[in-house]
Amino acid sequence: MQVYETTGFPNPARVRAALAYKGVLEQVEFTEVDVMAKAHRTPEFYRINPLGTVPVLRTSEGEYLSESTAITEYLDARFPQKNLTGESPLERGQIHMMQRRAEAMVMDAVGAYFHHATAGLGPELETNQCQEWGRIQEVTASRGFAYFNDVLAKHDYVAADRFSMADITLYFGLEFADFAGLEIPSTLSALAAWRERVKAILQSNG
Ligand SMILES: N[C@@H](CCC(=O)N[C@@H](CS)C(=O)NCC(=O)O)C(=O)O
Repeated sequence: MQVYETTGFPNPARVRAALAYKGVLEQVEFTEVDVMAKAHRTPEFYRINPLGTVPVLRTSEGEYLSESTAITEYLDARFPQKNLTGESPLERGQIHMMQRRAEAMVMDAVGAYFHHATAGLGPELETNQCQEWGRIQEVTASRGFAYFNDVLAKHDYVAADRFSMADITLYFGLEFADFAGLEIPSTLSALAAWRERVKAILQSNG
């Protein structure tokens, strides 16, 4: 099994965290994709992921999977220990619902802010910027921080009252927000406490 990733980028970090949590990191060969050198915008890379994004997983049978959620689903089915995507029908629904909220309201919103309203990855890569869209998504992200603070004031984890893929998505979305310079208000204390809990889980499985 091979994973194409770019060190330090938030979506590849989601897949690494899932692999580490399941204790199968050593079964994977990691291939670094130099995004800053546009290695993800070559005909070869577009053949394995037409969207030109990392992460991408290549199965031992030679099939390519992209999208962190799809990759996590595959890993959960392949390595059932320490389930991340839900076991009962209800859990599966809840985890997918909340992970999509974490993507739309935090990870993707922060990404749009970073790529459109800041210098992002620099002029060589950010060739289609729309400042207004970035600013709109900055507001979405701020609302997302507050929404998840409310959720985590009532629950220990983002979905189904246990650690899951939804926690991983939100955690790296918030790391991305820090990197992008988006302020997460210190008044959001439930969010901050949950972040420490998830950090400890990820560190103990790293
Ligand atoms: N929805 C995708 C998002 C993947 C994504 O946007 N990856 C970023 C790195 S974190 C990327 O490849 N960016 C390349 C670029 O911005 O040109 C997923 O869940 O994996």
